[in-house]
Amino acid sequence: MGADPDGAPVGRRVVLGLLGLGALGVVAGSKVQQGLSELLAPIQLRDPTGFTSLVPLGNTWRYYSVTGAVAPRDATSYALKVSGLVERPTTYALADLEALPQLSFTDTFQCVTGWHVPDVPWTGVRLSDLLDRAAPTDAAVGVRMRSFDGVYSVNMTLDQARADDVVVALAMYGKPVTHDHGGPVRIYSGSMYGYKSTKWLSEIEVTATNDPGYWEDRGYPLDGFIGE
Ligand SMILES: Nc1nc2c(c(=O)[nH]1)N[C@H]1C(S)=C(S)[C@@H](COP(=O)(O)O)O[C@H]1N2
Ligand SMILES: [Mo]
Repeated sequence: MGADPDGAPVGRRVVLGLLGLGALGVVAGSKVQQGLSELLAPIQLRDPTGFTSLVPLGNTWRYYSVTGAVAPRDATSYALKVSGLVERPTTYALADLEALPQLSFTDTFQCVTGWHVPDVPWTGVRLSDLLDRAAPTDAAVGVRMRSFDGVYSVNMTLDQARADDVVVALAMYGKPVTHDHGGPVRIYSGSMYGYKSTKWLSEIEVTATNDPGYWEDRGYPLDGFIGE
């Protein structure tokens, strides 16, 4: 632990400096905090100690990755597989997803650990559209959403995955989803806590059972509905 893939771990001096900046953010208000939060993104992704979570950020984004740094994918290297118990397994390129009907809505992003970000605009393809196109078989019960970080996954029941507010998100704030937010493609589920929204989405597998994923194996509820 401690060493990042590029070499140096986040040092004590950096962390102490950031704590000072965080205090400044509290005084200066949310504009500065948003800027700080973006500045911290690459450090948070490489900070396995969690020290940067001590910085008081207010209602701004944290940037989570259970695997540390993730190798980026772009329009040429990205692919999304829809697999498992379906009549029509399909692999989508980014352009294929962009060509499908898009749903846009604004919603509060809520992490189960307590932080939230109000009024986040999302645009994406409804997961139910992709499932309809794939045609789940009668044996289908669950949907597993995997990440190209190679580790993260999350399950929903087929019914939960078909809800109106579950999207395969291509844009946030009117721009392509950034790498730090799990781009080029991530899940967003409006009714559920953030851990149900797989970043760096690479596969949607329709399954016969609704199995626990990464955080559910570590104690988070299998039904991730906000407020339950
Ligand atoms: N691949 C992957 N997806 C993930 C996570 C992660 O660590 N890895 N963290 C989850 C959790 S707990 C939250 S709150 C959100 C955070 O999204 P953000 O990093 O865009 O703020 O991503 C979710 N999806
Ligand atoms: Mo979270």
